[in-house]
Amino acid sequence: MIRTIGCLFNLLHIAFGCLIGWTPFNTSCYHLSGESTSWMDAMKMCEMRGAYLAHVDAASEDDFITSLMKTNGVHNVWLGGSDWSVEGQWVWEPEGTPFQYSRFSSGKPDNKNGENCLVKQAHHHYHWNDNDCDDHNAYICENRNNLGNPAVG
Ligand SMILES: [Ca+2]
Ligand SMILES: [Ca+2]
Ligand SMILES: [Ca+2]
Repeated sequence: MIRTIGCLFNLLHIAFGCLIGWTPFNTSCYHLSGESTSWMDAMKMCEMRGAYLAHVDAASEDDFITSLMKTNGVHNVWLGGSDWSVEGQWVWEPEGTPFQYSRFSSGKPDNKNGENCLVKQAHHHYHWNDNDCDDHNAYICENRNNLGNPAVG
């Protein structure tokens, strides 16, 4: 029985190309943290997992992350965006890729007391806000889906 379940996990792993604990969506795998930390430490934690703080490039991807937050009862999640380098110019870190898509809450970003880090918040209907980078929030890592390369991990 245990062997059967083990095989089943392997099949699931191969089928979706994501490691156990990661959720597939389109061409990526996602891991929602169980802990809260600063934006910079969140970025490091994702890098340690061979991933990056999620880059949200479409409404469908944003909706997927919303559902993951609801399922896990998480209200605030760091995303990989910042306007750290040039105030008001939002990019995905660490590459510095300009936003192709955004879903800021109305009146946001407001750069209140110099906020530079991107957070997705339940109390803004899961839309985006800029936060103090030193605030502690949960975070979501994104990685390329290893479809076709099940040997990884
Ligand atoms: Ca993405
Ligand atoms: Ca800012
Ligand atoms: Ca703000």
